[in-house]
Amino acid sequence: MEMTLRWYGSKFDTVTLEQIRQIPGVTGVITTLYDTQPGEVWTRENIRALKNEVEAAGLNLSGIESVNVHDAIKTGAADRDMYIDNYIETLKNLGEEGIHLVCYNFMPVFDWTRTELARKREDGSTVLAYTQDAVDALDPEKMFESIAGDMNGTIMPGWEPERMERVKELFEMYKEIDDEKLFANLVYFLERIMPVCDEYDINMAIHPDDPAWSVFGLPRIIINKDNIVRLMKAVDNRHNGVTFCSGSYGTNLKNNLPEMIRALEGRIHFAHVRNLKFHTPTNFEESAHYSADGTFDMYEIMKALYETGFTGPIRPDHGRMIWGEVAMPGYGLYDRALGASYLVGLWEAIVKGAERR
Ligand SMILES: [Mn+2]
Repeated sequence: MEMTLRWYGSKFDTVTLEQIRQIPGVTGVITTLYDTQPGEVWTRENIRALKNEVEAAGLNLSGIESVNVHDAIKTGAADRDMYIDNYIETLKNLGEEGIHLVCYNFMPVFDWTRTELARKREDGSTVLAYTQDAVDALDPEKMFESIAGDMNGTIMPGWEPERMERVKELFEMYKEIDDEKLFANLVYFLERIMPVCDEYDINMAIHPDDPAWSVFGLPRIIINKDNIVRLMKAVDNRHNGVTFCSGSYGTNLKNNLPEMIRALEGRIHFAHVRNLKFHTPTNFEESAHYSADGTFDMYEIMKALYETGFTGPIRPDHGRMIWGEVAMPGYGLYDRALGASYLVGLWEAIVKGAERR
């Protein structure tokens, strides 16, 4: 296991590489070329510059989150092969620069969905939160406007203003797409990129849909054990793998997180570990990482990762906004640093406990 933090690049992030390096146990970052558009080829020069910057700060570039998948690929549009070729070119360039982990998602129209970006908790901290009632009351085209005011002037991944201007058009593109068609398009994409992943030993790690159910009538497929295991079998190649995000799979309380980790043994290449606090099954908020602050048993999640021989990067996921920090919601320094330290502590205890038995 390598502890990492997500970093959006010096142009976009309020957190510096120097600060990240000072978090005990964190040795790498998960980053991206944040100003590229889905479908664009990432150049070797840009990848190398990013890697050099991270390494000059004494950190590893441990993986990419994300290389976004163009909607033409997700919808199986006539021009999808061109976009797949571009994706393959990007993977090749990443491989040439020694990068072996790529997180991506296959969510239609909206990336992750939250209805509040700054719900105030009793202790004065603020967190991202979700209520199904708020989503049901909302016109999907107004979704972006409804949360944009709480982004602290940042651009949030998957919610780029230029993308949200096209939201009507995007809904139109997905009109005929149901779960089975989306699944088939995902398999088509994976089958075509596996040769380049084999050649460069690139682990593709699909991020689950968040929340793990359909929103606004759009299809959602990466939501539970059956579906993700089905995908692993459909393209049975180790390079077709998983980002295990406890906070996303965990949105559905029917998902047994440690059991899912065990079912995916050998195919989890990257983990986002965070906690949620549920008020009702469809009203939850992103709590501190600490087990007792939320609903999940973080020890059992980390233990399942350890016992299945997980060796990839872990990152704490969204943190609370605390101590007056102003940053991209979920991506401040302080609470993610606390989360990283907590997870590193759990891991140390699990490793030593196992070694001494
Ligand atoms: Mn995640």
